[in-house]
Amino acid sequence: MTQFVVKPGVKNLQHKGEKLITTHCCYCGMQCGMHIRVNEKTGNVVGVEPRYDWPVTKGKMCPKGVTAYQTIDHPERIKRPLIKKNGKFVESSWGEALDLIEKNFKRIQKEHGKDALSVFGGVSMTNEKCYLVGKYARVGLGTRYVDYNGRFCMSSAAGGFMKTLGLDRGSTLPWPELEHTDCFFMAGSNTAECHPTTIQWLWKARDKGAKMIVADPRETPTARIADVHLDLKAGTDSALANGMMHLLIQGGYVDEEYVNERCNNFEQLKESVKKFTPKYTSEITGVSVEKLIKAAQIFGKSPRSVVMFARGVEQQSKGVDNVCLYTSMALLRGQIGKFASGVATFTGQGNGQGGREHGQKADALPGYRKIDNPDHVEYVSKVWGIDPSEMPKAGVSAYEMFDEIQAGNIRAMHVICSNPAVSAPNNHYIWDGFNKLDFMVVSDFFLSETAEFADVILPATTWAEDEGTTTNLEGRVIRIRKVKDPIGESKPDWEIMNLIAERMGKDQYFGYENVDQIFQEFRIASKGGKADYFGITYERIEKEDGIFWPCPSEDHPGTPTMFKEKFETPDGKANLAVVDWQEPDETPSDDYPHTLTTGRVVFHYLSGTQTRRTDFLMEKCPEPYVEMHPDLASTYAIQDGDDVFLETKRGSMTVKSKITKAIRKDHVFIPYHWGKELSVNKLTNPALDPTSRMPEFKVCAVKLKKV
Ligand SMILES: Nc1nc2c(c(=O)[nH]1)N[C@H]1C(S)=C(S)[C@@H](COP(=O)(O)OP(=O)(O)OC[C@H]3O[C@@H](n4cnc5c(=O)[nH]c(N)nc54)[C@H](O)[C@@H]3O)O[C@H]1N2
Ligand SMILES: Nc1nc2c(c(=O)[nH]1)N[C@H]1C(S)=C(S)[C@@H](COP(=O)(O)OP(=O)(O)OC[C@H]3O[C@@H](n4cnc5c(=O)[nH]c(N)nc54)[C@H](O)[C@@H]3O)O[C@H]1N2
Ligand code: SF4
Ligand SMILES: [Mo]
Repeated sequence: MTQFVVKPGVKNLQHKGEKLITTHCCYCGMQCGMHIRVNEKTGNVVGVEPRYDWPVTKGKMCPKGVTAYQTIDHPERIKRPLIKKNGKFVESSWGEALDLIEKNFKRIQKEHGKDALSVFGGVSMTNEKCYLVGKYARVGLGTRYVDYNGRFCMSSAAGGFMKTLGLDRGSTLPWPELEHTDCFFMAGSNTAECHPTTIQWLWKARDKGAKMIVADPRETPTARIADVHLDLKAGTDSALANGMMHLLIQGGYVDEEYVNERCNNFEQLKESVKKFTPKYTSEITGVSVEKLIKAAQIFGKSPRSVVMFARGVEQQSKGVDNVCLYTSMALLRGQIGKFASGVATFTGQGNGQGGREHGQKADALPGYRKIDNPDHVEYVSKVWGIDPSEMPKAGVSAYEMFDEIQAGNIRAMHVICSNPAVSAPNNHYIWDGFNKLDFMVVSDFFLSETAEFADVILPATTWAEDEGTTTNLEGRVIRIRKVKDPIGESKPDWEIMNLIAERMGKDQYFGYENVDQIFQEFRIASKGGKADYFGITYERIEKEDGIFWPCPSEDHPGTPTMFKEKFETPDGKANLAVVDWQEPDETPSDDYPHTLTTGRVVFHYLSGTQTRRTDFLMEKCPEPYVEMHPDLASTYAIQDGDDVFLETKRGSMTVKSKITKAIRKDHVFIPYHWGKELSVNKLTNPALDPTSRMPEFKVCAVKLKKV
């Protein structure tokens, strides 16, 4: 275990009788630096201290981060395997649980073929574990069906960056440079609540005169500090971005030299944005002409700008189009590949970046390799020691796995580190799918809503009970350190996958004894790929405050700024987006007259499994609510705090109203961190983006009434 050494000039945070273990927060992609306080005598976790010398977050943390340690020894931790008997979970030994899994997995594959098994992964795990999920599914179980919760999160950003820039690294610049940026164009990101420790950089920049433009249907805490708030209708981002580019071209704000040298499609783009006059753009988006012009002028005149976006623009059935268009705004201004400027998506989960690069995706292999590319398959097969012919073909995306369950093709599922019973769209379909499975295994440390459907629950460890690396939202690979031994009989996910693979007769390909062995294999598996981690070692991470991938060799410094000279497309040029605006899949109608959008609050994390078990956070925000404008509320005679019944084509729920002027009059918003009757995903639309297969969490048509 690494103990914290107080660096010169850094506050001494050491408490008497305790040791401090240096690590990062388990929740969002900021991966704030922290030290966990451990009682030296008992080995118990007793608290947390911020890490002031971590260059990305500088000692800042949010309410989730300062309470995250309370989940480690939480009384509701699952400490032994649980087997469902007569509808009730009873504790079992590992041997009994593994016997049951082996028997059922083998039986199901014998009766229905290899692909009858499936794996649903997640990216709150380290790179080592995420890498292993892909290998576990394809080699350990021999199935094509593996996908993960990042499909609901980062897939549209990844798809859009691949199309425009040829490579998906969430941020093209390191975070501390944001201090020197002149303009932030932020679309569909509630940074202040979802990546709170970024705000310090924006404030520092604003102290120097930087401007902020925020595009969001709600006046979020982020929009409130903006110079221009573009209060667009949900699902109209591609019109907004096209409209902005129209104005950039018209105003003479295009960096022509950069565009001519480094971008394709400029002539076609000029044609396609022609019709997006301020008037036309305003008609579609609902944003006033004045605001559009003001935003374009501020953005166009700023020497250094960063276009930033998040799930607001990505979780749409046209999410990839939106990403391509917003990225093109940065390209027109010649910003990508330079100091304190560029484009960035706010990666969501703790390891949302690393977890999407190394083969948990239905069509991907480690190092951002593709499963439909024979050379890639050959390389990875060699690393894994299998024959390329044994590599399963591409599977289907996370939501589409539930179509395969309905079709009788998928018969069993192992869910590792995700809670789709709450977080997947169109909940009723997901619950029905889980009920249809012959056999279901869940690895979790809490009894999540998904785990309740399982036949076997395997007790996993929290992030603090294991070693490894994650990749933060900048693309910086960092160290997660073991704070204490696993509670009860819980085991790290890699060990659990190991054990099951052994039972399936694949021990020769697994048999890892520690995390480092997996890391060493994973470095080689990523070598030569687009996301190349080969040059990264634990020692280097330690010494260099993390290392930015790509880092192809141990003497390579890593890549804080991307695309300095060329893009990663075949011809080295970025592809400007030539795409029209298209309506969302569902628009308001007489029957469902309003738009429902969903998202987050600062006090809860994702499906809420962890934060709903944290007293302080539950005191702050005990239940979901529906945000609505006073004008909308008054048409239904709804007062603040009244129960409101909401219904879409897929489901309904009742929640309390929260009346606020900080939302468009024609929209309502519900946070999604609660399960069962309080889950807004009973209502959401599973319409998928054609490229990324990302569901449209952010837009659907809803009706409502006072209860
Ligand atoms: N507190 C907290 N922080 C988190 C998380 C959490 O659960 N809680 N989760 C982490 C994860 S995994 C993720 S992915 C990120 C998500 O981070 P964000 O994407 O910032 O969070 P969201 O609340 O999902 O959505 C952001 C905003 O998009 C707006 N929006 C809705 N529809 C549209 C639209 O059509 N266009 C535009 N332009 N905006 C729209 C919403 O009003 C909302 O304010 O946060 C990470 N950080
Ligand atoms: N309506 C609506 N729905 C959404 C979104 C939205 O904006 N609106 N956002 C989507 C987004 S961006 C995301 S990222 C998804 C996330 O949705 P989920 O994948 O459901 O995310 P979590 O709630 O983090 O679920 C992780 C589960 O794994 C457990 N866990 C945590 N760490 C570990 C670990 O290391 N190992 C194991 N085995 N288990 C672990 C936790 O206890 C929890 O039960 O939700 C999506 N759903
Ligand atoms: S901002 Fe994100 S990483 Fe930092 S403390 Fe909050 S949840 Fe944790
Ligand atoms: Mo996410």
